[in-house]
Amino acid sequence: MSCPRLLLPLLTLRRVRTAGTGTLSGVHAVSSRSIIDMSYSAHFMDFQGSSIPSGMQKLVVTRLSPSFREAVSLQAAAVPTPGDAELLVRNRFVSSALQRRDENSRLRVEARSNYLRFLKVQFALGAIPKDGERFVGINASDINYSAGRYDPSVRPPFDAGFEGIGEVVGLGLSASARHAVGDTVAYFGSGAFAEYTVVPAKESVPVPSVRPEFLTLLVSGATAYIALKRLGDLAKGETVLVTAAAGGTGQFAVQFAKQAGCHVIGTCSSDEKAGFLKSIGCDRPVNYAMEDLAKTLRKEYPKGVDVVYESVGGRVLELAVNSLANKGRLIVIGFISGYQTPSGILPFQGGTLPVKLLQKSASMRGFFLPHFLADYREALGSMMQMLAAGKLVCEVDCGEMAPEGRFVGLESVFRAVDYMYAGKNLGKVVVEVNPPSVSGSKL
Ligand code: X1H
Repeated sequence: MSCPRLLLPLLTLRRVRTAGTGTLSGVHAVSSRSIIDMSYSAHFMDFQGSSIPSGMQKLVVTRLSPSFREAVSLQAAAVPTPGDAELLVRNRFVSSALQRRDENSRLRVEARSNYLRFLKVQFALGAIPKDGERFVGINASDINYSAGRYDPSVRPPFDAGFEGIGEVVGLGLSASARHAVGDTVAYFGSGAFAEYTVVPAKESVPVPSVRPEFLTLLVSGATAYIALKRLGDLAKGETVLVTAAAGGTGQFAVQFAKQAGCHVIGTCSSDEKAGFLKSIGCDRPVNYAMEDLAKTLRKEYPKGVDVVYESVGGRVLELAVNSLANKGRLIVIGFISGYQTPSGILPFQGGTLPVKLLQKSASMRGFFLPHFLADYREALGSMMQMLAAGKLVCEVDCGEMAPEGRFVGLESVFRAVDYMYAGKNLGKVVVEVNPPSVSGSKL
């Protein structure tokens, strides 16, 4: 992206202790890093004005459990030092500039859609949102990770969190060929629930600025884009059913299916979410708390639906299979209804599945993002363009409407996970990270 920027006066450089990631019990106060590594040619660290502290906080999986609160704890740790081809990223996300405190749901819908327009305009104008707030993204699969389902061979303790966006504050020598201190990058990989994360330079994605909207694209947007493109075989005029449509990834599936010229049905759990779905182009929002989805599908879509983007599992999955049209495609991108159970999955009455698929020449296809990395750059680039052109809404839920308010600080990741599992979120859940501020810091 840019050449190494040796703009840091060497006299102000304080070298970093090669600290590793081991925990330092009792590190709470922010102390400046001590000068022990004088080989400044090995790393570029932005100490000028930023005072990278020696200690930080991060979330660590300490025991395997599908209960996030049981599995994960907040710990003090040393700020890691990037290796030769790595970046030290300060997880830093700008927040929604609009505070939404009204209780009335109609007003909330209005506020949200005004907010969406505001974001579109703001992005189109290239405005930089207010600085100083930091966020990490929450995924339903954070608890699959903390239950040890991702990689059963990995033993705790290990770092939690999948995705982040932030500013490069330090980097290794070979990483400096393409990056510099001050660059903004997004990434997905483990260890994002931390104030600072080391990220391999080649796995980072440069972003124009640090905004929570970019964060929504990394996993949630990319999943919808690539799954529908690669597995959906969408044709104009087809009917697409999106479950959990107002959630982190559902919102994107709705918009991409609509852009492909399809008729989109979206399930959600409140009238406010139904209003949001309408605002992003969903033709038939179904608030399943108020109407029977099975009846609605039978009555209004007697020929069935051509494509299902399914993330709920259990009874919803069964209903979706039964609602497929001839040659229908059902894409399994998750099954959140089971994640909190010991096995991670609800029983599925699949005995007649082969018959159902055969009778309709239908298919069920699973999607797991890491298997589609070859499509990732194109997907991200394309979504960025749509966002810049005001053609993509990336709704972010920072917990303004949560009982205890906005998700601020890594400790509120626990609340944010509960909030998402209670089905309360509208859009992607993000948590504001609040690194201890250092006086005189510009970061
Ligand atoms: C190597 O392939 C995988 C795929 C999925 C390894 C682990 C998983 C996993 O833990 C996931 C997962 C990952 C991403 C996502 O978007 C959804 C899901 S669901 C899931 C899982 C849940 C319960 C289980 O018992 C097993 C896997």
